[in-house]
Amino acid sequence: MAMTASVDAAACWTPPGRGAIAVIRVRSSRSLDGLFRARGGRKWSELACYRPHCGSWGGEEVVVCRLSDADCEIQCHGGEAAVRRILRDLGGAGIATVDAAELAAVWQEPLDLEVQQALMRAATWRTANILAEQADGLLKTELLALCELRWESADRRRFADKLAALLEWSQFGVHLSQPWSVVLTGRPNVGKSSLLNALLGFRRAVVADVPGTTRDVVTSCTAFDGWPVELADTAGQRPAAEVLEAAGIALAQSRLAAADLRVLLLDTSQPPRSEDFALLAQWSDAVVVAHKADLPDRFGRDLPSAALRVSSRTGEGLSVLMAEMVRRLVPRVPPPGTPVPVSRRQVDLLRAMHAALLVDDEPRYRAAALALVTGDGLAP
Ligand SMILES: Nc1nc2c(ncn2[C@@H]2O[C@H](COP(=O)(O)OP(=O)(O)OP(=O)(O)O)[C@@H](O)[C@H]2O)c(=O)[nH]1
Ligand SMILES: [Mg+2]
Repeated sequence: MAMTASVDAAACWTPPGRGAIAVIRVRSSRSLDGLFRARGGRKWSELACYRPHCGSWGGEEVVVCRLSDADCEIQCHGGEAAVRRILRDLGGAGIATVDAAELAAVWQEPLDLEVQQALMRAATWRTANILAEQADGLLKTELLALCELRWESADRRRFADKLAALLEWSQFGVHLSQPWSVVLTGRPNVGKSSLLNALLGFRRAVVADVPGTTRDVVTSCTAFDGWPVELADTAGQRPAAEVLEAAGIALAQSRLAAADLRVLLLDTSQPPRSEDFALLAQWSDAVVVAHKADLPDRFGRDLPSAALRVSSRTGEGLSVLMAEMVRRLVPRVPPPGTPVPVSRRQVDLLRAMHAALLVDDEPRYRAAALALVTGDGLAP
């Protein structure tokens, strides 16, 4: 549903599920007197803005905070039933239920909305803190400044530097709201599923002493050092015996190609096999794990010197492996106060602006800058 600022609408502002409290955001200039009874008998129009007002919603204790003549928040019990009931009552009063992102789009400028959307998706404190700093005006100020370039002036060199500085954080910025993808690979039975479980700290994937156990891609999200990571366990790589296994192997290959980082396991309790060498050649940039390090080494001198000794059984080497993954995924962290682009849309438009500057194409620069601030291509 496309909404305009005048539409009456309400949305649950807190994430789905049960919590201690839930917050419902309402945009409507109607009085809610018929639904909310403020303690002390004050009328809706008498409730001061930005003050909590306790009262009753059909017998249920709630707190209402008016934000303006047209906006308010209702804080209620966090159970789903309480939220449903309030939204239903609002619906009965002509205030339709919409998606939170849709409601946010009504009063926020596109650049504010975009960073808020990223903040809502942040999975860790660390990423949320960086996004909160961006949402505080840091990013918007920088992006708006880029639109003020005077083409004839010496600004161009400075602006090219500004754009290059922002684009340095492209990958980092996009991953603040979307986990880095790490895919485990290796030939069958080297212990990929066991390592997935050990890294997660719980049993996510089936482990068995039968080569070819894992067929599908098994994923789970976690965080290393505060950085969100989606770990993926995949089918063991070997010349496939049958159709189902071949499908799993093909799926694994495509996930490996798209990953931000690959972890290649070698079972060093066994002599090396041709599949190990093929995988080392194919994924030469992978983090190599000398796995089953609790068992005597039979792999010998073919082991790459950078391989990390890990045992999923005893936990040996797990923290070193995690630190190495973090070092590869996030080699640098922006110092506080650094503007960082927060979406692929922003990165694409900033790249277009940078390219336009370098080839002296003012119309293209202006078009991309305009699209950037007007939110062109921004999902609701
Ligand atoms: N000693 C020892 N055994 C391990 C270790 N990790 C896994 N194993 C054993 O190795 C066998 C295979 O483990 P999986 O984790 O299922 O191996 P996989 O690579 O996922 O196998 P596929 O799914 O068939 O490709 C199981 O018997 C595990 O118990 C380890 O660190 N040390
Ligand atoms: Mg497996």
